[in-house]
Amino acid sequence: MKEEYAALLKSKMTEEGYRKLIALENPKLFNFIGEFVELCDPDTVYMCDDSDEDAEYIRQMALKQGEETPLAHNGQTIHYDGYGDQGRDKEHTKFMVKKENLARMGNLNCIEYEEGLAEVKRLAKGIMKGKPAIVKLFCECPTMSPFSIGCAQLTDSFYVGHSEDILYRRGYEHFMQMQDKEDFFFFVHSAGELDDRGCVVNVKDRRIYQDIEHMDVYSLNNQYAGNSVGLKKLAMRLAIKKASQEGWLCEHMFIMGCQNRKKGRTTYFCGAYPSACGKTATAMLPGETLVGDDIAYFRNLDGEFRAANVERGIFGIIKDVNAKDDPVIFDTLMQKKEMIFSNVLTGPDNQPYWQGMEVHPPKEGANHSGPGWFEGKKDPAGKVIPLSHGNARYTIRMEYLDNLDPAWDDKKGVLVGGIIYGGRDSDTSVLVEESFDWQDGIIMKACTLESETTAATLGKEGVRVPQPMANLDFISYPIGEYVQKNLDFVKGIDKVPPIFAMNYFLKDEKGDFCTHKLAKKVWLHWAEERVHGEVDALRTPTGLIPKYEDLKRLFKEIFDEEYPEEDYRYQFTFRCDAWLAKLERSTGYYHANVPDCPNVVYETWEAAAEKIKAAKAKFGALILPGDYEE
Ligand code: SPV
Ligand code: MN
Repeated sequence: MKEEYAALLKSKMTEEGYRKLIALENPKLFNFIGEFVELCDPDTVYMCDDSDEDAEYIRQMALKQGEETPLAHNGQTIHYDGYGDQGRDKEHTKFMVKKENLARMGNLNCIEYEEGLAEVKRLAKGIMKGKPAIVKLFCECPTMSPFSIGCAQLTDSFYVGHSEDILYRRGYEHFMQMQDKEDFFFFVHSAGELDDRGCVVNVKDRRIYQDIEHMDVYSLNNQYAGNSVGLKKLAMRLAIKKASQEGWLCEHMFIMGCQNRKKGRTTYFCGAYPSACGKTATAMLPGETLVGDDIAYFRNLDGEFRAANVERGIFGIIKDVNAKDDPVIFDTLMQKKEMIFSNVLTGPDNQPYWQGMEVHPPKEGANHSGPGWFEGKKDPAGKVIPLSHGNARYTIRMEYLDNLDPAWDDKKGVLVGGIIYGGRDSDTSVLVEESFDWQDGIIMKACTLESETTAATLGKEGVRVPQPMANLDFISYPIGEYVQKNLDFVKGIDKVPPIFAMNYFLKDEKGDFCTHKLAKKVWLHWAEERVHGEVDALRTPTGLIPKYEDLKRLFKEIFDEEYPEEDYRYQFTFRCDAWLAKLERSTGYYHANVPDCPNVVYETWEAAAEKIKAAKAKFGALILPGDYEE
């Protein structure tokens, strides 16, 4: 522990706080904190342990500093991110990479290491002046488990500290006990100067620079949790890199338990979906259970494919959340419990309102655009400001949910039964399809994953956007190598989970979605029965699809609904031309963007295209379920 930091830290910390830091006997952590306290120069530094008193102190400070304001319901607060700081900043989120490694990183957003560090140091100098700061320790995944990664956060934002306390496991005791005291992630965050609404002033100097060589992140002049909360997407990028070095995986996936009540069993699924493709809706299906909604670590534990949820809370999008479509979440948000709303409308009744809430909202109030919002108000560009931001959020503890899976906090994670990749396409993929095997699933389903732009996004509707593994924003080493690591992960796994592709967005001839929103429960339960080898399937050129009688039975059992055979035939028709076009798009994208793509990917796509062309010649461009034979 460096002497010069001892004097500095003693001068800024209470005696008790300093004692808590020293008790950890962690020179690397001590020096990190010393170095950045010296640079950022906060007035005081509060060292937290895992006590409820320290958590309450942070919560109270978030209110006192004006970063949060109490709402009508006890425990609920509202936080606003500055206008223009209400989503992830991809442009200024960069990996700091040594010169000699830059070329290998392909299209990933990088900055040369020394240049990045110099910029961070310039912007961070004195950034916390006049403000109090906190140090809080957390743990990704359950503490003292094979999945755990200790995380240390230095921040001057009490909203960030509060969010982290809701979303992650406290880690002071974990740091006390952990074996390798050097093996942790370190995050420095500063919101910088705040305005009278508690929002960031210097958004133009927003930077999120990630040092994937030393496993630390510098996040400056921002508050939106996707940019600021170290343990979420910043740690995820570090974890993806760390996993690649240690032989495990970090995926942008939910973990949920599919409940087969007839058989009295729970089968766990992990699913990756690009945004607006049904990820949360699947994870939160009524009658099923939740382990985690956003990030999963996969490990081979004694030959078993196990997954753990990194988080203990949910930072969920709050648009179109209403009593009818999302009863589990909606009921939770009505409770008088500790939770943070961000970038929603608060009316004269001091209650939160959001788009798609399906209630009569007030016509004026405070929202993401400022205190004086009224219906019809326009932004400086002349665009009408909606009552809440499209990326408005809620931050809750998972323990509030009554669909929480009993194994959600197990140190060994859960045994994974199946993997799902869910895309959005209106005219290509069938609603559910199983891959032939793991390699085929990764290459044909995960690597080719796409989303389609909707009316809700800017620009043209129906444009397909490549979304490999729904993880593109977080992959922190060359993508081709990442694909290879995915392929290799199952070596040594005794029972390799099948991979399923789901698409809830296929449209019928009239241009409407083919099924109601909850039909995904049927596809999931079919997949569950496949995992246990209880139902047969029909072959297509790209995988295995359900037989009509199984879906008919499941619709009846689950919803007491008839499922017309005519619907099935349309929904499970293999569309040769659309698939050929999809493979061509993927090939083009990988050639242009993934220079180190393993050959097996192209070989698999070429073989699939040949197979589809042969099938087309034999059975026609649209192949009805059951008609295809090899
Ligand atoms: C996502 O965008 O994938 C999220 C929200 O889960 S954020 O924290 O912004 O990443
Ligand atoms: Mn996410």
